[in-house]
Amino acid sequence: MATTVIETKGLISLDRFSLETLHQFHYQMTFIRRFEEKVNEMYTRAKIGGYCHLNVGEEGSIVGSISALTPDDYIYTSYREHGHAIARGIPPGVVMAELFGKEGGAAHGRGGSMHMFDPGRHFMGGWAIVGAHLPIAAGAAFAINYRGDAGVSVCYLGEGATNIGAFHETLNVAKLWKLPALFIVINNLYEMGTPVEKASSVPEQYKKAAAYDIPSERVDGMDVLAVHDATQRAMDHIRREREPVFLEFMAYRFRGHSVIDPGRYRTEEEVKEWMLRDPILMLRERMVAAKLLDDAAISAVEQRVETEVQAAVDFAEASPFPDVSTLFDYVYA
Ligand SMILES: Cc1ncc(C[n+]2csc(CCOP(=O)(O)OP(=O)(O)O)c2C)c(N)n1
Repeated sequence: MATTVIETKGLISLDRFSLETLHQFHYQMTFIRRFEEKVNEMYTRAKIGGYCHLNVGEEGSIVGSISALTPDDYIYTSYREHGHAIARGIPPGVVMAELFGKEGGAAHGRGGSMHMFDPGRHFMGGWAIVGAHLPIAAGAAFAINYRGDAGVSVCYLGEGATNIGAFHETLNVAKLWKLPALFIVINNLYEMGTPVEKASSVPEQYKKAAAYDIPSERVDGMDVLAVHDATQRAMDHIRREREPVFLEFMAYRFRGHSVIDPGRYRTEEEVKEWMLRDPILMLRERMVAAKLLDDAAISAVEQRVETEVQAAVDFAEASPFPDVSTLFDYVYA
């Protein structure tokens, strides 16, 4: 990996992945898509309250990258993180229960949509304040070095967060102190309703890393294989060179910023154009063309996913609300 900016081009061959891995990518992306559609439905039925941001359209970026991490690595994310939590292995029922504000949730129902948390799986949140988790992720990377632990601190952020002061302070220190950190920007082109060109003087986020001499790469975030490949290479580089890397995944959210945003600031043509590059359909098409998948196998996956997502809802429904007597639990350490 060079210390200057590069753009990844071209398709990665299917042959580079085992059949099992390809099917796993297909299943996980299909699962996260259906899970998020169900979350939307549950929100409209008032089972879920507060803010709620979906990953629909970003499944390739999530599944491709998290599958390249080891259990030693730590994950920090923004508030758009249900898919990340599931891909990391938090049981979907536990994610849904958190959304329902139930005791069986990842944060015992105290956090909700924006605060999935599971330290045992090194899933360190779920952060609502834009950019606030970057210095915290860098602190984890510092701790990894200080204690001589294995692992890399992986920090997901939106492109909007790159305009926050903490982003620049974090990148500066990460390079200066050679921290084992991977910064992953999922660039979905909009910061709420503001297009990236209207908020960022440098809309290509990967170029910003060059200001801190951090190797960076822009990747097609709708292509799960390209994402996996780039993440794998980035992780190898961080482990070998003991320095941070920065990746920018170009993706698109097919829905509004949050479940209550109709997304009227985007043209229908633009949304349709991106939907042609749906990460699930793109992988399916390639697997079908290579005769690794057929209609029967696709509907079997869809049925399995349907049953599992319903089981997640059932788990959340059955879980109790936190007892009032526990109101002050987890407030002070
Ligand atoms: C410091 C701060 N300012 C403003 C907000 C309100 N806010 C929530 S999400 C968001 C847009 C962030 O966009 P981006 O970082 O691109 O992430 P995306 O939502 O696209 O995943 C804003 C301004 C906030 N949560 N925190």
